[in-house]
Amino acid sequence: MMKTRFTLTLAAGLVAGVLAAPTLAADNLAAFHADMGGCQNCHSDANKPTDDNLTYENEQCQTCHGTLADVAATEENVEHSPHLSHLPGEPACTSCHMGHEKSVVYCDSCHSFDFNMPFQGKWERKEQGINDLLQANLDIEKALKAEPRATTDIVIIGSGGAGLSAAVAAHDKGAGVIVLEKEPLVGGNTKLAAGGMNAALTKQQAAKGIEDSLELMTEDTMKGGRNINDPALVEVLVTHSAGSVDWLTGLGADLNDVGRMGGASVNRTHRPTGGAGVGAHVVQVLYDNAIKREIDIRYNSRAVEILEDDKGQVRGVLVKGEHTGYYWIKAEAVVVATGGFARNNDRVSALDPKLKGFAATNHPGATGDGLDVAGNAGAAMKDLEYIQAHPTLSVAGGVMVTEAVRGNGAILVNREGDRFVNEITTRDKASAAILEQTGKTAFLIFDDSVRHSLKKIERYIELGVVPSNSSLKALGDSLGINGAELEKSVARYNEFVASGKDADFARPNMPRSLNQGSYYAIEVTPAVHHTMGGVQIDNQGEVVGKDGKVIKGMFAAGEVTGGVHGANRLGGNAISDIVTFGRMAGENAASFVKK
Ligand code: FAD
Ligand code: MEZ
Repeated sequence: MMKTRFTLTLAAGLVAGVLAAPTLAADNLAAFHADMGGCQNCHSDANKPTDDNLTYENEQCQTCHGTLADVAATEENVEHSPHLSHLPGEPACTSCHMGHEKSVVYCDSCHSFDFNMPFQGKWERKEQGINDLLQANLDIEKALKAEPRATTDIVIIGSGGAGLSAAVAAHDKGAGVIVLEKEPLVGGNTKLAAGGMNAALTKQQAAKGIEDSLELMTEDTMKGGRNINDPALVEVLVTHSAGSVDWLTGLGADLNDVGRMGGASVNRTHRPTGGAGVGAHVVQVLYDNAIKREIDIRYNSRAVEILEDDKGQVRGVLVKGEHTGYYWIKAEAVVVATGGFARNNDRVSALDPKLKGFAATNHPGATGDGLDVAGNAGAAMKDLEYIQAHPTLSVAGGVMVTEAVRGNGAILVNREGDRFVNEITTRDKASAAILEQTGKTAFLIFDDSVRHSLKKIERYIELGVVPSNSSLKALGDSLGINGAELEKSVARYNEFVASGKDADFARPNMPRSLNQGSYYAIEVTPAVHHTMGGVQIDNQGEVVGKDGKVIKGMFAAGEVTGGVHGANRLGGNAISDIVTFGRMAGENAASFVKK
């Protein structure tokens, strides 16, 4: 059946059989519902939201319109239905549907597709920097004089993979935790992770007969990081990598598919069977485990300041609740797991002017709050100037195309139809090579055998960013690539696959010839992807202060930290990093509060 473009009609209310489809006279949801019973329609207490998760308000949406799954079930034939999206957790209705302002489609924060929903406005981000918020703010002074709104053992800032791993691990060691998340939904950049999670000496590798070693993973990681990585942190990353895969699978994850990312000597990148995206799966597993443990996850809740006593020991966190204003939580330890800052081009370009104006692959919350929050509390910083571009952001859809597409066999060609680089070299080299090509873009070229080797490719095809043709020449010509030359380049590459040696670019893995069924092309260009530097930690996940001493009660994990990846991170090493260091920070914070 033909798919229709996404339109959320209010007839979705019919799902629950309660509402008829009314006509739209008002220009926002609150005004619209005012005609149907006033404020009490959505709020329990006049116009006052219940909490920052808008728990009661979201229940009211569902009473009439049904759950996300109910609405999604009505949209199976809709193109780009956000209700059928890859976002893990249980995204609340109010993540997109605003009450008193124009609604925004959250997907628009990363993608550039046409959506159409009632009372829709444009996606715009107006987030003030942490230091601007802190300037002479009377609301903050008042909040700090009041009693804490909550008391717990550990506050975890950020609900990405590092934060959720820390939360589950700390809880399982007996500590009470509250997770703060400034976005309206769980998962940060982790939910977008596609290619996989690196680990050496795993059961999954053994089952496939892959020979690896801790020394080889260490060597690859250090070489990729231009040997400036902190060796003590790399040792933690590598020696715990298989344990972290086991920990996740013990919590319910499937990491059975093992592929290869740039800079790796062997296949060690773990992802779900069939090659589905790793991040949404891992976040869903961690989120389900957090919910099972009744962990308090507060959305729309931005950590603004870590509060310390006069001896410099952590005493709590100041929070800005999107709907409930400033308040503080009393706690003895904090885990900063706020992720990187690739989405903050002002910060990125101040550190690396070459990247000014570049697009980013990241989610909108990746602005670097953690650097200010931890920095203002005395944390030292490390390697901030090292910022990585990912070579393959789709020009048409603004979506990052996973390195696994190349790992599974795709090649890169320029407009002249020629290959120009070892496709699975490290990202810094691949990105630099693309920027030297005509128009500063290149094309990923692959066939049906690559398509069927990786489920994630179906998502790019669904998003409409992958033109295809049974003739390579016709495909090339239709996209402004020299089609005749493209045919020759693919034929030459197939000869290299047959001989096992890439005589042009010494590509080390050529898993398959490109000669099955249809051919596909995705136009790509580099975009800011990963920020290697950040808060300095030791090999226990404790934050190191500007005086070189550990700050008591302050832990950090994940992309907000610096040192693990040196000057350039290898694909697949971040998920390994955040799970290992997240768990460790959570467990060590739990031991700290017990002392
Ligand atoms: P995040 O997952 O970004 O979580 C941080 C959270 O903190 C966010 O939700 C953010 O909103 C929140 N936050 C920030 N500031 C505050 C504040 N002040 N108060 C409260 N909350 C706050 N790596 C791999 O190894 N393999 C892959 O396949 C892979 N694919 C990727 C694909 C894409 C498109 C992207 C963008 C990255 C990918 N990476 C991959 C990198 C990897 O996903 C990230 O480095 C990693 O997920 C970061 O995890 P984190 O928990 O440190 O941060
Ligand atoms: O580690 C990454 O960032 C990664 C593997 C991304 C990707 O291309 O999938």
